[in-house]
Amino acid sequence: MTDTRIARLHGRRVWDSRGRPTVEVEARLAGGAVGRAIAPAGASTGQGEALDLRDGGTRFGGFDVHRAVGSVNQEIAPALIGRDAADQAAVDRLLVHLDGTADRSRLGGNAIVAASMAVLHATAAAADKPLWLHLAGDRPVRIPLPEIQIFGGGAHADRRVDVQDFMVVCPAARSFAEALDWTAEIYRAAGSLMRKAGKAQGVADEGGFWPAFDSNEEALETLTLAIGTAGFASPAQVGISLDVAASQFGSAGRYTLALDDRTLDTAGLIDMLGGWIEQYPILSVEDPVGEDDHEGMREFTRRYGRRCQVIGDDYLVTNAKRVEAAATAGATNAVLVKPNQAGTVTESFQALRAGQEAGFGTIVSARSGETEDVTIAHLSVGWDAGQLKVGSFTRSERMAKWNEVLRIEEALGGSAEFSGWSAFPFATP
Ligand code: 2PG
Ligand code: MG
Repeated sequence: MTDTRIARLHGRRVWDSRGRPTVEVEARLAGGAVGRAIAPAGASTGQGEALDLRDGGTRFGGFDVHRAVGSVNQEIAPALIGRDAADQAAVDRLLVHLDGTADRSRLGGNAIVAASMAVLHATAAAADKPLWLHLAGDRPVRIPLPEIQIFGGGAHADRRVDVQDFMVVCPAARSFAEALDWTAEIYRAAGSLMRKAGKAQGVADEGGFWPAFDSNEEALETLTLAIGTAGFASPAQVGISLDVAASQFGSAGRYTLALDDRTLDTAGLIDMLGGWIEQYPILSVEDPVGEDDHEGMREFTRRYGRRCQVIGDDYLVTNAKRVEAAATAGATNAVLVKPNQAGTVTESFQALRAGQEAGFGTIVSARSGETEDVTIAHLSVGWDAGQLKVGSFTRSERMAKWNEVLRIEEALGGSAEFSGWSAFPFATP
């Protein structure tokens, strides 16, 4: 390994997939290694997540990031120069300490996560290893099961439907490459069904088809039909994964499904989702009730957690303590891991590790605002997460991640183990 002391850290303003400014950081080490990373951005965010620093005002809807880029160049860089990049935990502790707020609002979660990930990339480069291998070391890893969106919704599609993500998982595929092949056929089949129904109207934020449906359930019917039309048995080969993102349409006790013209209490929402689980090949449900609805999360997991993965995203906000509490309470059985939600690489790993120790499913996830940055593809393999959620099967900020995992799978050759059904300790065929 070449000299891993940080010699230069540079922040710059680049653009994300929604056409909004975001923060890129480039780290150069004394030995010459370079690492680069870009902060993603969510639209349906949990209350407990690290906050991005945005300029406010009217320019670019207030989303500009000159202040966050300034955080990198004026505060983070001087503090990190001379530190050992190979000690990621110490770098991340320093970032958290330097910011000094619980929600990262002073320097900005966007500035901090880009700096943390850039340093990680630089260290892997200094070791002359791909990032996933640098992270895995001698530990065995699996290639993750991809969760791939077919229809977008919720905050990613102007709330055209209430449920946010209608995704497929292909746990019976023999490899990641085959899971992508199957998904491509299902995506095509879904597109044909939409065209035939006169409902092809473009795509949502993450590249899934625009949800021109008359009810939330029609999306489920169409997706189930698309899986069958593409020639797959469900759920034996292909299942459905939903991100309900319920905090976007209600909170503890009161949920309003605008498209269905229905207002439900927590029990009513759980019954409705339960009815869907009975009727459609659903293997995974994310944020089934609001992030403040602890009792609802427990009740949902008690009723369906044996046959279906129950993911906490807004509910757990990539926070190890919340994961431990959820495990004790039986409130979820899986955790979504988003680095910019936690703030740093180390905190993201701690949340994932807390999940693994609790026997949870663990899913590394992109945000709805993304770029060509492929860090999460490497984290999902190197940390042996078992699952990866990136959005749909179109648009290059999504395909860049899927394609990166294909490269990793190829590099592993015969020793590559695809996680398949092992990703779901709770939901087996
Ligand atoms: C989610 C993500 C990705 P966002 O809710 O899981 O779909 O959305 O990045 O907008 O929070
Ligand atoms: Mg979510």
